[in-house]
Amino acid sequence: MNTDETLLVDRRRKVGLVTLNRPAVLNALSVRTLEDLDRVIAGLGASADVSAVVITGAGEKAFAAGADIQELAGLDAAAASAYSARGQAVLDRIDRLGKPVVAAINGYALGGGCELALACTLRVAADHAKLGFPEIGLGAIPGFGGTQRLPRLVGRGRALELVLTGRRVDAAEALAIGLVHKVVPRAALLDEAIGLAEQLAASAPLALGYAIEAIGCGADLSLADGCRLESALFGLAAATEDMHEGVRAFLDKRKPAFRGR
Ligand code: CO8
Repeated sequence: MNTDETLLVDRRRKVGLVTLNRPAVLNALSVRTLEDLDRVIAGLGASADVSAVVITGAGEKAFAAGADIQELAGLDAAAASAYSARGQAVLDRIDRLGKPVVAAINGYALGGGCELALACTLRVAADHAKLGFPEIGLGAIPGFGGTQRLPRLVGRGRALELVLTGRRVDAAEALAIGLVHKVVPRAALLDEAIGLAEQLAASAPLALGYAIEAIGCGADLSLADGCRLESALFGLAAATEDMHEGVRAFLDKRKPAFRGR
């Protein structure tokens, strides 16, 4: 295990495990944490040995309780805007990594912490998790992409209600509105998230990346343009050895052996 102050980074076979490691402040995302996250995610993205990533929080209580409020105090307009843009860029790297990233939400995922979860490809929550956007109570708004990703995931009406009221939702409600895709007992969370990441890591990685890109980028396009993107990516998938292997294996009635080519 490679440990530094803000993050723990580990590998479970082909899965990179990143743990936000500031439990004393409920894993609040300091500037330093965000910069470390950017560096670590870039490294995992570039590593041929890593096919999927899991992000979770240290301790029992929180995934991440938001941006570090200490650091928000006294920001002027230019600095706040630049900070927001930088946070968005870090989370964009996760969103566009081209490999699946699973958020294992082990408690509070609030504000910037919830925005981090939203930037992940899939979200599994422990049954004690609480998610929400309390920024309005600070006289602020979400600033790490939450106003854009939340409505795309749960719809405009629900996004407006959650951001304007700052109301926290429990895991069951988060599941019901599509904010997370699965809820498990807290003791099972990490195994569940790593198991899901391993399952994804075992499938055709190029096709996974194309599917993530088609769904992620397609959301910003018209239906016609999104379908054109899908066809182009389908063509790329058809040019991979893995698709030939997958089709051949089906016809031969055997398991495919994907190689990421
Ligand atoms: N930042 C800094 N410290 C935090 C944060 C945070 N976001 N959240 C908790 N802490 C600290 C507490 O201050 C406390 O420290 P200490 O022990 O030194 O007093 C410690 O963590 C434990 O927290 P609590 O004692 O408050 O624990 P409770 O169980 O009583 O409450 C809560 C848990 C409900 C999660 C509570 O801590 C809370 O409300 N936290 C703040 C949540 C919040 O408002 N998050 C949004 C932050 S703003 C944001 O994320 C905007 C993102 C975009 C920024 C764009 C750039 C400009």
